Amino acid sequence: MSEIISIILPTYNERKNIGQLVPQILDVCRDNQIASSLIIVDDNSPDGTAAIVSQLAQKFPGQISLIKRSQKMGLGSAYLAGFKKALREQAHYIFEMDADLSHSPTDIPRLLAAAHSHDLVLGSRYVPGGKVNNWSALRKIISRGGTLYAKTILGLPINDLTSGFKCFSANVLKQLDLSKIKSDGYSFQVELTYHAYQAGFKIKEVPITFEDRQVGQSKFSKQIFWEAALMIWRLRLGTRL
Ligand SMILES: Nc1nc2c(ncn2[C@@H]2O[C@H](COP(=O)(O)OP(=O)(O)OP(=O)(O)O)[C@@H](O)[C@H]2O)c(=O)[nH]1
Ligand SMILES: [Mg+2]
Repeated sequence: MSEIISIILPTYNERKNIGQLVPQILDVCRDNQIASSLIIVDDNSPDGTAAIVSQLAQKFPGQISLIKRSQKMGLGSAYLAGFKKALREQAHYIFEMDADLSHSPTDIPRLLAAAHSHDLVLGSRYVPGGKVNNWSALRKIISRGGTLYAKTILGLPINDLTSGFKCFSANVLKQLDLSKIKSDGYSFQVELTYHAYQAGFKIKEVPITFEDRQVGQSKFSKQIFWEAALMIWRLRLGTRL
C-alpha cells in the first residue's frame, strides 16, 4: 500500500493565507507524488476562514477536511483534534504546519524523506542551512532564547524546539499518551518533542527557511510566553505545578 500523509493546519483568522497555502501544498504533493490529505482545524475564526476552507474543499474534493470548533481553544488542542482524525484515517505520516505561510510547502518532501529513517522530523531554523526571514531582532532573541532555555532545562539535544513544522511517523503519535499533553501555546511544540525524545524515538532536524507572516495578526502573546516558561519546569519536574 502506498503511504498516505496528513497535514494538519490549525487556523485562527487565516482567511487571507489559507486560500494561497492550500493550492501550494497540493501542487507540491502532486509534483512529488505524495498522497496527501489536508486537515484544517478552525476555531470559529471571526474572519470567516472556515467558509474559505469549505470552498477549497469543494474545489479539491476528497483532499481537504475541516474540523470546526466552536471557539478559540488553543493551538495544542487544535493539533490533538487533527492528530486523532489523521490516525483514524490511517495516515502513515502526520505533519504539523502553520497556516500563515511561514512554513514553505516546498520543504514537505525533504521532511518526509527524512521521516523514512527517523520517527520525528523537525523543520529547523537553527541548524546549518536553516533561516528566518523578516523577523525583528527582538523576535529572534525571544525565539533563540526560548529554545536555549528549554533545551538546557530539559536536556534536549535539539536546536529549534518551536518552529512548529514537523513530521511524525504515525507510530509516535499512537504510542505517546496524548491525553497527558497539557500545553496550548508554543510549549505544545516543546512538550510533544520532549515526550518523543524521552520515549526513545529517533529525532532529526532538517533545515527550513521560516518567513514572517505577511498578512494577518500574530497570536504570540505574553500569556503564551509565560505558559511556555512555566511549562518547561513542569515537564522537567514531571509535575503539574
Ligand atoms: N485552531 C487554532 N489555530 C490557532 C490558534 N492559535 C494559533 N493558531 C494557528 O496556529 C498557527 C501558528 O500560530 P502561531 O505561529 O502561534 O501564531 P502566529 O500568529 O503565526 O504568530 P507568529 O509566531 O508571530 O507567526 C497559525 O496557523 C494560527 O492561525 C488557536 O487557538 N486555534
Ligand atoms: Mg506564525
